[in-house]
This record gives sequence, C-alpha cells and structure tokens, in this order.
Amino acid sequence: MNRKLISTSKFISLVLRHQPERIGLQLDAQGWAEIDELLLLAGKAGKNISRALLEEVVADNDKQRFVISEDGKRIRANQGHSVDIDLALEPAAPPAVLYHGTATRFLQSIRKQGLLHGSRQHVHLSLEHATATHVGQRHGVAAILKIDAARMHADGHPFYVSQNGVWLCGHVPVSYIAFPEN
Ligand code: HQG
Repeated sequence: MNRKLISTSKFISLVLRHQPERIGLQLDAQGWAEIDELLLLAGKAGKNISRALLEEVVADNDKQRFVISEDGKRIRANQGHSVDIDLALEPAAPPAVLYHGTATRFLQSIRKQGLLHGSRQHVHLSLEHATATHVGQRHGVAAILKIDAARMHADGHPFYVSQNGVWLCGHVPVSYIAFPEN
C-alpha cells in the first residue's frame, strides 16, 4: 500500500473503530456508517477522501479491515472496535488451537490475570502463529501464547470469527493458556 492509502486506512480505522465523534459521525448499532456521510464529514475535518480512494483502501487492505455493504451505501470495520457496537456475529466453534501474539513485557501480568480484552470489545486470536507474531511485535518483543480453544469452547466460552478471519472471545483464563518456555 502506498502512503496515501495507509494514512487513509488509519484515519478510517480511527473513526470506524474508536472515535466516530471526532468528525461527528454516527455509527449504527452494528457499527455501520453511511459512506456519503463519512466522506462529507471527513472532508470537513480536512481529510479529503474520494469514493474511489475509499474503495481502494477497502480492497487493498492487507487485513481486510473494512467491508462495504452489498448495496454499496455503508461501511464498517470488521473487528477491533473500542466503541460500544454489536457486530452481531454468530458464535462459532473455533479450531482446536488459536494463537495470541503479545509482548514479553505483558507476560507477568497475563500469567496472573489471563488475557483481558482491555479497551477493545474482544480478545483477538489468530489462526496462524505467524500472524500472532506480527500482532505481538506491535507491542515489543513478541511472545506467542497458545490457547486451548477447543477446551475453552467446550467449557462454554463463546467464540466468534470476524468477516476477515480474526477469532474473537472474551476473557481468556490462565488455565487455557500455554506460555512460551523461556
Ligand atoms: C495485552 C490489530 C497485560 C495483549 C491486531 C495485547 C489484532 C495484557 C495488549 C488487533 C493482558 C492489547 C488486536 C493482561 C492482554 N495484562 N497485558 N492481563 N491481557 N494484554 O492492540 O491483540 O492492525 O488492544 O496481549 O492485528 O494486540 O488494528 O490488542 O498485547 O488483530 O487491524 O494487551 O489489532 O489489528 O493490545 O491487537 P491491543 P492486540 P489492526
């Protein structure tokens, strides 16, 4: 992605996931925004985004962070929200093992508290070890936790999978986490 696409993607992430009020945008209960309104308000806030640029951001996004509704009128982020919306995802049976990428500096606290969703709505888990490594590196020296998703699910903890393939769940108690050896 080029610089313009990346900066637009970051801006759209910010308003669709965390701070719609920053530009006076209203998300509906499932996190959708009217595209015309988003582009208008973005322009007023000094971010000129054309419909074509927005579509390029959605299509080229490395993680498919956003989705445009079938009628082409609305857009939402697929996951990662801190604003109080309901993605209305159906609970799903996870694969046996999922990974969580974190940083070594958080391990001591995670050993005590398990994984907390923090300011986001869910704990984010990855299907692939490599993806978890990228996620963890954002916070420091990556540490990969292996989550016993099958047992956690069997014990009644709901799991969801976002449209872009990120596994989501609530608090992960320590008993389901395998920590790195060293
Ligand atoms: C850690 C990105 C101390 C947790 C990624 C993580 C992902 C604890 C950090 C998505 C803890 C929160 C989400 C505890 C959890 N004590 N630290 N008890 N429990 N943590 O950014 O999972 O690029 O909110 O391990 O790819 O890193 O934005 O969550 O290190 O899918 O699309 O607290 O965001 O996607 O950090 O990332 P975050 P995350 P995007």
